[in-house]
Amino acid sequence: MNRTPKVAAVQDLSGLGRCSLSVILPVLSVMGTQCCPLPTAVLSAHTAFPAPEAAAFQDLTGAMEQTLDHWEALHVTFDAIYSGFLGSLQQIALLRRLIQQFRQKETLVLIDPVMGDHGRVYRTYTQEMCEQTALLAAEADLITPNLTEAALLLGEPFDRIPTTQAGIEAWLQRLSLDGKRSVVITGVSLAPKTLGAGCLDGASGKIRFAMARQEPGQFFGTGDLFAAVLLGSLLRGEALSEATARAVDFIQKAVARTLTAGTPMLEGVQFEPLLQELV
Ligand code: PXL
Repeated sequence: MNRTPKVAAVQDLSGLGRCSLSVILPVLSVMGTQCCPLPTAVLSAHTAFPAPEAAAFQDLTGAMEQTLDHWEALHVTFDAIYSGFLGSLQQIALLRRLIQQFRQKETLVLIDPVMGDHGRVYRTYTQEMCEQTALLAAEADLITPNLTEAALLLGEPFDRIPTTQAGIEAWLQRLSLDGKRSVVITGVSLAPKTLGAGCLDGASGKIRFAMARQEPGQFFGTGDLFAAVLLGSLLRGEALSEATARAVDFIQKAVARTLTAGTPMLEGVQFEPLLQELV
């Protein structure tokens, strides 16, 4: 029998809004992967919800450090290390420690350089955090920025975000650091009414695009959902282009379903009834 792949998922747990661990855990589980959460923080809701002054934000940096000590003592190994939204500079530094200590030859390090979307940086991400996120991403085997995050990683202004295939290909090349890492850029549209992702496989240098019908709505947490489906597919042995196509297709279906249901954008997408498609 095959061993279940183990993923160390360094992510927050947000009560409302279907993002980070509340999305990643179910997706990785149905895809046959053991998700080992290393929670960064517990929030009442993701940071885009209104009334931030009333929000709970329990920082777990201390527990993260202790978890790494414990995991080290247990000599645990992981098939993948996966991080997303991080709460502080200290947490980014801990991620680097995790990678240094637990990365083995076969470990897939996926850094989703969560920093912003739609030409805006998330409220909690300072300039220094963005700089450190870029340094962290330099250690990854695979990164999954959206176009806003791709611009931040490359130090390009948001008004230089490419809109043509050749432009996206050039950014994929630059982000791959000469093939040192694979890259998937999400939120790419190359023709009217289409939306998807472009990927560059670091091993082969091949670039592929996966497109789906663009749904007339944008929802929180779709970046986390995308990266989780992508990772689950890769750990099943699928090629990067195949995994990218699966993730694009899944997000389009989940968004379409949510639009039909008419639930609020802040609450994320209704992926739950679609989980069985990932089995
Ligand atoms: O989906 C990214 C994300 C994850 N976690 C928290 C967030 C966000 C985006 O806003 O606020 C807490």
